[in-house]
Amino acid sequence: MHCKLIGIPLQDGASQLGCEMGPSALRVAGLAAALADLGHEVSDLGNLSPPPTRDVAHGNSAVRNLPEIVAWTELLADVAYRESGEGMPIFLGGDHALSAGTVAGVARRAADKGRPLFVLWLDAHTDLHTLTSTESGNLHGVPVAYFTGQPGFDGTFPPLVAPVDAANVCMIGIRSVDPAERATLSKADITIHDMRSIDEHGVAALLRSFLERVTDANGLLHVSLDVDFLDPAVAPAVGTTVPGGATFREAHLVMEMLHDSGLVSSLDLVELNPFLDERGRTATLLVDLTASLMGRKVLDRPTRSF
Ligand code: HAR
Ligand code: MN
Ligand code: MN
Repeated sequence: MHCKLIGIPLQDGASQLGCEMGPSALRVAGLAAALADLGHEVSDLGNLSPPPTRDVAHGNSAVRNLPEIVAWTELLADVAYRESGEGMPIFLGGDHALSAGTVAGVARRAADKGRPLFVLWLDAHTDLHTLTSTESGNLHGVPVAYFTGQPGFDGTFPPLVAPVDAANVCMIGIRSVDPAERATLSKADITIHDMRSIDEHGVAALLRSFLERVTDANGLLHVSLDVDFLDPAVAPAVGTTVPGGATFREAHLVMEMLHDSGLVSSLDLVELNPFLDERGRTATLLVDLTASLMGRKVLDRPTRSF
């Protein structure tokens, strides 16, 4: 596989500063070498430069840094479309607002190929606010609403070439949902597995049924991994910690099953805030999880083991 590392030093969507340093921390933690050790060709495309902004406004005065996020979304949709033509883009965040652009771009690519795009959203949060419903105004809380084509983004965010069908989105790890997001969830057809669901059924059963759907539909799969999917005890370097997250082994199992599925075509690594890390342990964990996704394993298994 040709892995393309694309650094996105974005922090304007988050409340706390520091995600801008995420791409550097992932490089320092050895992401390129870990992938090369697995036999992959690795190209580090460097960091994207913050794009120029223009005046964009919205009636909700709580919304923060809208011109910046709109400009990044336009840029990232183009970059993600271009780089998903060949190889596997790995987007190094940066806060989760970047997924508005990366998912929009890979969805356009999937549409070109005549294949449906599926999205696996690994997160404590649903990130399903609209510009109207967000109370914090932090735009890392809106990307799923945008790329699934929920109303309220017209005139600010770029028009979607190919909205992602909400029925093709699966969220795992959820444990913080705002009332307005709950209302959208009750209407949209998103598959959502909260932490209780993981406790009751185990993450493998939940993921397996989603991967079977992707396989049956001949879909492409974009994985968006928010650091706060993980329990803060194992992954402290995130601004929005929520207790009771995925364990080290649950997260690795997800990655190992994703590898065995052979379905993943693009990946976001988001919300890493190196300023909040402890001797690089969260950055190192993200590198190890990415290595599991790309084929690192303890022992070989019979092929179809997801
Ligand atoms: N729902 C909350 C808000 O909109 C928290 C969103 C936090 N999002 C992330 N990414 N950290 O998942 O403010
Ligand atoms: Mn998120
Ligand atoms: Mn989150």
